Amino acid sequence: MYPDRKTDTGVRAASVPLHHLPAAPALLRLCSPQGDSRLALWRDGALRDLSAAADADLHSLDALLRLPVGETRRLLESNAIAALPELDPDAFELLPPVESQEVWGAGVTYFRSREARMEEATEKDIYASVYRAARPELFFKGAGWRVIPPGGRIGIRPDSTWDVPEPELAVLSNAHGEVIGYTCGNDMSSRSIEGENPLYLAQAKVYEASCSLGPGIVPAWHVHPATARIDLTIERADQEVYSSTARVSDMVRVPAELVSVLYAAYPLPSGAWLLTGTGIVPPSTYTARAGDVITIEIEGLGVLTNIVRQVTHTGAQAPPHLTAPSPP
Ligand code: DO4
Ligand code: MG
Repeated sequence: MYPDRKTDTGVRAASVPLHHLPAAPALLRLCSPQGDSRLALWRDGALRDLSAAADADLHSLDALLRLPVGETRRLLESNAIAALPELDPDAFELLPPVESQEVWGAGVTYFRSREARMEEATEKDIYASVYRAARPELFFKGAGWRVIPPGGRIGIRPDSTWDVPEPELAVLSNAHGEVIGYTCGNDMSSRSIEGENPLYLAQAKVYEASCSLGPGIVPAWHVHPATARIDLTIERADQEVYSSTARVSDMVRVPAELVSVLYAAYPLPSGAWLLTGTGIVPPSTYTARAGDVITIEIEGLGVLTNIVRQVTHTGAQAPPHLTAPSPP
């Protein structure tokens, strides 16, 4: 159903990195050595194979997200789960916690993001006004199948000169627009492309390998990340080159309200992930380079690590042609 991710992820962990998983229960997507994917529940130190459940709604994220949240919770809390086969973490790799869900982003939801955009942008006022406007900034980040797994290689564009990871609380909602759970997200972005012209936002945000999610989905009934701490660490050649901390409570908007605006005029029958914006932007002296190790930890949600790589670019350009009508 999904393209083979092995070709573009190279360095992902050969086993499930248990030390990166949250203490709370979490839904994980796993890949077997034979290449088949399955859903598992991480609970009480064990991985339970949901693909062996009698109820087929537990076999995929797509099926679970079609149900109302109360039904999803009832299935995941059922006693039958403890009797499901236990999976060996060394025999599986972690996949990103997404199937056919779209990934969306919210922007300028923290003061630090507003400040950083105003620093880089030619059109500064739009960031100041969207920060305080009733309508939030929401943008399409990518299709679910493009998301890079934990341990996978996150991209920077060769036609960008200034790139940063954006560590963000990611919220998963179901077909009914109800919040189902949370994970850590990386909204990798080009500051130089967005800074040149805000209409280039899609190219600054949406390109190969620009998004990673994981390690797993912590159900909304197990965690309340309203004040959770978000930590970003960047290492280069085994040295820490940057680290910083923010709190979800620094956000000027409420994650569930951002989700409700996303669904307001846009049904999402498979649900969606929403990156809720960054409260951490490294200083202007930092730009991501191939080989940098990006680690994002959100309190209660586990740890997401990725290694930066440069993606390819065909060199294509589309300059304006002088024969087209020009303004008077
Ligand atoms: O306005 C551009 C995007 C901002 C963003 O991605 C963020 O604030 O996290
Ligand atoms: Mg962002």
